Amino acid sequence: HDGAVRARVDQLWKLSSSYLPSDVPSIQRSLVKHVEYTLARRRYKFDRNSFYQATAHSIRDRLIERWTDTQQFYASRDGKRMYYLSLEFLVGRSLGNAVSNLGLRGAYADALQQLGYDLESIVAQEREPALGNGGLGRLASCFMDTLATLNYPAWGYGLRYKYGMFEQRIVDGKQVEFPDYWLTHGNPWEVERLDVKYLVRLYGQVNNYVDERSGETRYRWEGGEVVVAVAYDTPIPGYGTYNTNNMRLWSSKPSHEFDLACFNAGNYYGAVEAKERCESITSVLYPSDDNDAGKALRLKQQFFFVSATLQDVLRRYKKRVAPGRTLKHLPEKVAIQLNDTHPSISIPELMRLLLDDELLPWDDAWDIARMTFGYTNHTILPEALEKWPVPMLTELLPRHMQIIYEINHRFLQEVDAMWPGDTQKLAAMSIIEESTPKMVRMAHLAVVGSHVVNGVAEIHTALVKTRLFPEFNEMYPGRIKNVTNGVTPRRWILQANPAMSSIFTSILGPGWVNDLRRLETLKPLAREPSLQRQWTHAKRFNKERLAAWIKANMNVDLMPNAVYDMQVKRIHEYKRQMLNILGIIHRYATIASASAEQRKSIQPRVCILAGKAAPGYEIAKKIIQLACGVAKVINNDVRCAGRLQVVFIPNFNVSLAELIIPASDVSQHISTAGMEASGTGNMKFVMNGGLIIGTLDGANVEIARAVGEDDVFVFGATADEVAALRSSMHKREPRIDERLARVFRMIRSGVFGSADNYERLLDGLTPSKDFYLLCHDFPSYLDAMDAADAAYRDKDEWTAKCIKAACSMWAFSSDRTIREYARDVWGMEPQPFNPPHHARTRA
Ligand code: 4GP
Repeated sequence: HDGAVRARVDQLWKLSSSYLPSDVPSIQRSLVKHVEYTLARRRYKFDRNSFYQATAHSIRDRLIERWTDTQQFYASRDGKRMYYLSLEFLVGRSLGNAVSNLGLRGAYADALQQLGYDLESIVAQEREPALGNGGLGRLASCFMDTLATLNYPAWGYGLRYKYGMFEQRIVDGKQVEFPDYWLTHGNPWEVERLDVKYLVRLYGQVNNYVDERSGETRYRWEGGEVVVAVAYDTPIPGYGTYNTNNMRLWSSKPSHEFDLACFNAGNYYGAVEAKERCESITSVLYPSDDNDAGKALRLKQQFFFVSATLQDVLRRYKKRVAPGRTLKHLPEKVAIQLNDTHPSISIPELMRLLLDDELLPWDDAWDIARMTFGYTNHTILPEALEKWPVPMLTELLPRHMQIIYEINHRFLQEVDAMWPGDTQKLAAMSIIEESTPKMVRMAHLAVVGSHVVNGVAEIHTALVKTRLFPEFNEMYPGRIKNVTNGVTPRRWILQANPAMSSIFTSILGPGWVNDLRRLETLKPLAREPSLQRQWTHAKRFNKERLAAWIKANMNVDLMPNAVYDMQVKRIHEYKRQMLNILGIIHRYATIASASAEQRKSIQPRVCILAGKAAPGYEIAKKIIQLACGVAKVINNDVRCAGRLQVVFIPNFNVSLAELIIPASDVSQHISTAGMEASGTGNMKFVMNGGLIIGTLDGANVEIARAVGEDDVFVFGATADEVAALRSSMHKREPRIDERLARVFRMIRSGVFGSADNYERLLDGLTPSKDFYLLCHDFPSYLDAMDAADAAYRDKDEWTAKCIKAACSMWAFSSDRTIREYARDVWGMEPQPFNPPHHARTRA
């Protein structure tokens, strides 16, 4: 632009009072303006949903200012940036998070109140985008919050699925899946970028030619189908900082290039059909949290995502010209983190771009790629490790298949040099599995093509080193590192638990939210009566809040004075919801067979379960069915009145988690040891003043160390014992604990619904077949439950334990996690943006 135009724009901007003011009257003006102009509604008549939309737009305006400033600032600073590539972002609701991160909660609450609305009910209008399955996707969103809060120049990249995670309803005591079309009422948080788009090729063929300059053979991927990726940006505000990052999600659209060809051939219907096919690439999130083996559309999604993202990243990198800078310097300016293997086709795609488009020599391209990528492993479960059939990959991505073969060829030469003649090693480590059909092992590709591979909790990383990738660990010492997961205290304490947060703030001031270590200073006060009183009030408030929701939505009256015991997470055999249910049935049997007098001494308990089962995972669905069957019987048995209640809350999601977690006294994290990589729910529960019953698995191990072994109810076989027990399982005597045998008899007698329903569940539960070790761990599980009951009886001591535990959790803030990634994986520094004047003076 010439200088005159720039000057005029500056002048106009200043005339329009530059930044948007955020005092109460200005906010109100912006709300009314959005009702009138953005929503095109009558000025004086607005319903709650229009008001939600108007509030969201008003906040979005303020986010956009910060966001454009921040992005310009990052560009001018030219520091290293990190891109977090994730097929899932489980963001949860945005409004509450945004007002609180912007420091405008009070102003918006007042502004709305004077207009007849209360902020909390407006917040509750928001339909949460559920673009993720569980832990992995939620972790990505916690990371986004922390990256912005700590001023790291980082972007998230993902897919904008039209249908997010399915809606779970319980019909006749069974899970039924309904589509979740979350965009029905629009999405005020996103900015559609029709100008930011890239072409993505699929199928086609590879042609070669001789490069005249070098005389080398070069390759070109041509033909096939071309799809367009369009960007949708969502500003991600940090808490207590002006920095605002970006989450860019891609949506697939048909390309002109493509339909012209069809139309010219006179094939109108064919062209329309092909258009639909293009759009289907980003239509649905695969609702399975292990692996959708062999789904061609899933592979298309992954490649579509990766291709658009890498084009965007390279374009941004190249836009910045600096003397002497070439693509070789990419790893100095760009770090790309692969959230599991889902985006690992990035490795051959970056190689293709560098080799075929940029004409770099192989070795240079390989060094660049390897130094740019980091790979996070989230599971060692074999069924969850992605593999793609070679024929499928060859058809969809012919050039990538060639590149993968070449990577593998060179890699196997290294292996052979290290272990000459060891064919077993070659077969075990090869990126190609010699099965029929041959398969590409994406995890091996990710390990070979990244400079750091990380596990997500200490025990998990140890197992990644020793069991999952032992040969790789030997070959590349130091490449596998641990970075224990964490969760953002902004959403999981401040937002989810205002009652407890206000206690912290009243004693410590607001700074604890960004520095969880400060909570440690409350630990010596854990037995002080006044703190205990406030704490007990807060817990009671949270229980009542949950009970009110359950009453309104499920018409169940929860007992107020019971232990609230929760297990909320995806339903999986390894997570052992079944063990919980068996324990509940045992408790039921004990109550039912006790005299009225004996019953009085049994600790009242409310058992809450929630979680979705993958639609094709029959056993998991049966577990839900059993939970619902058990709940129905127990809740209607007068002998249990005042002693035991069981609730399965349908459609577990982020918003429900925010309601459920703060109400817990105890929560269960009881996976078979060695199987849960980390878990992040465990962290959230303890941060909210609940104690955990758990196995020595995942992050439980580190939580127990942080809060003290006495304040975690640990039970069960350890990971090492599990391995030994499994190998001797077939020799085990079929004798089982008498209490468990009684539980099995009850299920088989049809008390909880026809026994046929549950035969498959019980079938796997004999000591000689007990892969998840339910029979083995059952007695020690009951001991742990008894220990928790006994501890709960001493109320003051219990409260002290909870306070101490909650105040010992600083290491499980994602702030600690991200600082470690920045230091050990990305080599990236924070870039705090000095806010403009108006932001600095605001309270
Ligand atoms: C999960 C792991 O199962 C869980 O232990 C971990 O805390 C979480 O990732 C974040 O690291 N994995 C998934 C998945 O959600 O889809 O594989």
